[in-house]
Amino acid sequence: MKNKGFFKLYVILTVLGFLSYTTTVAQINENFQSWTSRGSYGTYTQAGSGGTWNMVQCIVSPTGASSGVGSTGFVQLQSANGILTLPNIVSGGVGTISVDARVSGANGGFSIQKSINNGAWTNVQTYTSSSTTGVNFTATVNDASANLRLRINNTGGSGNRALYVYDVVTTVAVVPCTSPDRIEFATQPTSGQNIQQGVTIPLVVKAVCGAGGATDTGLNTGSVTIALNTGKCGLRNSGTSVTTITANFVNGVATFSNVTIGRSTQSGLTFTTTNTQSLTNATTNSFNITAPGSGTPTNTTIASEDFEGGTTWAYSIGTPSYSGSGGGTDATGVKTISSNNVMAKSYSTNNASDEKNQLIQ
Ligand SMILES: [Ca+2]
Repeated sequence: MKNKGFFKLYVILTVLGFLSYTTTVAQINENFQSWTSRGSYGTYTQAGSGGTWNMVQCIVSPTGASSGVGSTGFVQLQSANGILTLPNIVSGGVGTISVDARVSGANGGFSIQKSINNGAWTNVQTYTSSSTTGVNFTATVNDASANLRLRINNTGGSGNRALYVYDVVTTVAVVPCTSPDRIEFATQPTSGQNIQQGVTIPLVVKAVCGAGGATDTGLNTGSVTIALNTGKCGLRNSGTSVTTITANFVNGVATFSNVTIGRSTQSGLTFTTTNTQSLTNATTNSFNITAPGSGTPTNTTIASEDFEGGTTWAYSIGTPSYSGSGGGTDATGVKTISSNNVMAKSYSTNNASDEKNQLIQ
């Protein structure tokens, strides 16, 4: 009885999924709950969100209740001379500063001030308030200067009031960008992320400038091309095997919506950009491709050959050569099937009429 040789093609079924990761710039976000309690007005320093804070004529109550707005824990600034100074912001500047606070009675008042490179303090915004229920005060700073400091200066107002500051949050300055100098990934895998083979990897790049990474929304010329790092394989665009994928800038953003990797397992993959606009390129975080987690492989016999009386393999696709009939020497070669390179091997068992061949992926 003849044993038929056969090839097996494994068709991997994958489940599409979507991942979404967006870069955010962390800045100061302080609720004062982890600060050292200070029961009387004094001059203190305190490690907090963003670095070292400085206080002049302040009381700290980490468990003190807030009022109206804000969270538990506050710094109390003495009337007329209480000052709460935020940490130095080395780069990125400040877009806005949000202060949840209340004054201790009628006709209170305070100011938000800024200093650049330890220069003179200048007013950003001055407030008056008579509300003894907490209020959110948000000032627009919009200053992208390096080494920027902000402080809350309790003038006390005409009512000579203390100020209770419950929470302070700042945002990075957003300065309009009209001449981008670099590419940044707005959406990419997180570092070390495991992504299943065949699952869509959303990638979005933007043309930016400035410390805040503002996007040049007027850029509608040129394109960005992404490629895997050397030695990694399996890049697919809408399921088609490719080596690079290109997307055009639209309002300063290039979007890659149909990226998958069709080979697993692999680790240490990254995407690096090239572009037509002479921008400094970017590389994604490193990620891994894992085996498909669901789906049933389908085995399909695509050809068979019994080798009896034959002198070569009969397949029309790929030609791992095999000479002689029956009991010949094992042979291997590379075949290309549906754009996939696979290793093909024929081998003999103990008798002259028992050859087999198979595909090894
Ligand atoms: Ca608080």
